[in-house]
Amino acid sequence: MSTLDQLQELKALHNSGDLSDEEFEQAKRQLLLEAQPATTVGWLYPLLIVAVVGLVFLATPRNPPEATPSDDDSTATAPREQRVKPRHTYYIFPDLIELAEKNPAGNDWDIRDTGPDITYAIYLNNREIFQAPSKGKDNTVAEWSGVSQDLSLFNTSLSVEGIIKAAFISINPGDTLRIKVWDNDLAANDEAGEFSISTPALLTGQSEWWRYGNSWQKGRDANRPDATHGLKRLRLHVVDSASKAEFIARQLDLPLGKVNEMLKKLSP
Ligand SMILES: [Ca+2]
Ligand SMILES: [Ca+2]
Repeated sequence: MSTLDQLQELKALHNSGDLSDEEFEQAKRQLLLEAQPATTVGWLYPLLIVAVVGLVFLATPRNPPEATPSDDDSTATAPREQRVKPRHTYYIFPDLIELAEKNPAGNDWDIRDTGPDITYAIYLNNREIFQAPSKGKDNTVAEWSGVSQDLSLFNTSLSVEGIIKAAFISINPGDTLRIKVWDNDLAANDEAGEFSISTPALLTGQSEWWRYGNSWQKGRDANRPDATHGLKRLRLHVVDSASKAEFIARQLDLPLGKVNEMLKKLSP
């Protein structure tokens, strides 16, 4: 390999982030030293090489750092919303549910004005497939992250399902997904209502649904009053199963490279 080739290789490693500025400068100096032939005209070579280095730099402009993200330090950004693909698999869960001040019968949710304790279950064609991993407490709004906050799970979990807290579904025509919501009570629970959607109509990412009477609308309608009884708002979060590492990294604010490393230790 010629000195020029070696220099270009070093330059490529530097551009891809595999060599730091310092390592690159050091390797370059080393290469120039080794390239010096011990002849009487040896002094000419360093000059030539300096000229060649200059040419390499002119010919291959350095990429800006953001153009070459590496797995280890990139922050996963939320994917754009798009329609789900048939027969593909997805994780799905409500990441936010909001109830109106009153239950569907028009009464307070709980005695002593403590507010509802929101929980939910997900059904696929009337078959229950997932239950909320935690319940809200005395509040008309509750949130879920879709992942376990217990990082030690990465060491003890046998599967990804231990880490992702969402229903796992395949997209098939005619399937309906329903999310039943209620206020968890010691005695009889207070039903809040339900949200349903045909699974091929699901969108990836987050989509916020608002209830107006018996129908749900994507996005809030400023011209209509918000629901005053029962379910008011539900934000659906749909994750392509092929992007589970990116999802976990985003939700737990971990570097993607670290999550991939952890997932490799688990069975699929
Ligand atoms: Ca109640
Ligand atoms: Ca309560």
